[in-house]
Amino acid sequence: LLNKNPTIVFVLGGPGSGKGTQCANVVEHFGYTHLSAGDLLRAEIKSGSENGTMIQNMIKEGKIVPSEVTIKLLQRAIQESGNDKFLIDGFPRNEENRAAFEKVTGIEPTFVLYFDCPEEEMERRLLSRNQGREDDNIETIRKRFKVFLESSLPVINYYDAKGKVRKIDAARPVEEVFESAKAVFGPKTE
Ligand code: UP5
Ligand code: MG
Repeated sequence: LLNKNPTIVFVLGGPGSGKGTQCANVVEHFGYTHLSAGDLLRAEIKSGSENGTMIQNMIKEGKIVPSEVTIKLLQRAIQESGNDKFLIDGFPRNEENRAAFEKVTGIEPTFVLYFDCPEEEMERRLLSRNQGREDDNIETIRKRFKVFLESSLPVINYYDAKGKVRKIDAARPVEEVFESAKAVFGPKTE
């Protein structure tokens, strides 16, 4: 990585827990660059890259794209940003993602923001999002929930054991959730 000692915050939570929504708020108040791994993968599909079809199939099945693909996209975005503070949203999603990121970049997150939300609420949000995402149908949503429980929660537990998880009750209205997030990031910098 070109950026020296960047501040990296992993923003994790189930599908529809509000990661993207809250990252946008944090960017405005605290000057981070928001990197959504899912957005980067969807942009890669649109760009017509050679990996596009593979990525599209994985997302449609709610499966986790091989880490070398995602990490390459994240590294490129980090380098292009010119910033030194990043919210990495929706990554790492499994142990392999986590270990590979640490190995390739040599970076550990400063902390992990975890948006905790019950499945019923996440399902309601995803089914009413209406942004044309190919994975926002009930069949894929159920697969995404299963992958979150089986593969992504263990990553959160790993960081929790290291004292790095800041857990937020994400089932409340957007403004209330952001009040809690603000408290984690500290006083406003601008
Ligand atoms: N909303 C948000 N907050 C609300 C609140 N407090 N109250 C009421 N409504 C709220 O929010 C979802 C919807 O809920 C929106 O309509 C919003 O207005 C509303 P959003 O902020 O978009 O939630 P988010 O957690 O970002 O949901 P998202 O669907 O993006 O989460 P996923 O983790 O499922 O999606 P992601 O894009 O990260 O990944 C998609 C797929 O890409 C994965 O399933 C996987 O196949 C692949 N992927 C990888 O393989 N590797 C990666 O590293 C990343 C992704
Ligand atoms: Mg998102």
